[in-house]
Amino acid sequence: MAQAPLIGIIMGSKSDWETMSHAAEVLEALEVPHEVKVVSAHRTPDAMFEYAETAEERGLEVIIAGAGGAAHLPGMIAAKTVLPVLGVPVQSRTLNGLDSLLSIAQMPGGVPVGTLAIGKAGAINAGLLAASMVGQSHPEIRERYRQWRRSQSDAVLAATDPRQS
Ligand code: RP5
Repeated sequence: MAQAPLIGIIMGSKSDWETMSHAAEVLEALEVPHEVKVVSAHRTPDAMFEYAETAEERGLEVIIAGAGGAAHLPGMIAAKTVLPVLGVPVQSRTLNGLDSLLSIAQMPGGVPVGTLAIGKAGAINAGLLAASMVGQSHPEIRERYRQWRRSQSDAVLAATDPRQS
């Protein structure tokens, strides 16, 4: 996107992209300028700190961070910025994402991470919530988000008989 990004989507590994791409799809549909990057809490800790420390001055307003397993990325990013951080627990292979969920949700008081559901639903909702947040100061984004929600309701109301496709 040509405009400077308002939302940063980061993830602990390339393997998280399958999940986190759903957050990016939502932001694309709502035409919200965003950036996407792999930043690992464990494998590239210095890059992670640099990302968090420079996010605000680069114009980001919300950070969406997805990670799986010992999912420290959202919490460590939140430790280094006052921007709102939304955490998406990626569904891990061994423990189905319960490890990711607890790692992200159980932050100590004082360093908040807004934790979403495990996997695709969490990534979609992180995108929508981030759009809603930046919509506070970008009315055109708020209106597109309002329209997205309306279209979703209309689609359900237009096909209430589950036997029909
Ligand atoms: C975490 O470890 C990542 O967020 C990913 O979900 C998990 C596994 O990473 P890979 O071994 O697939 O790179 O840091």
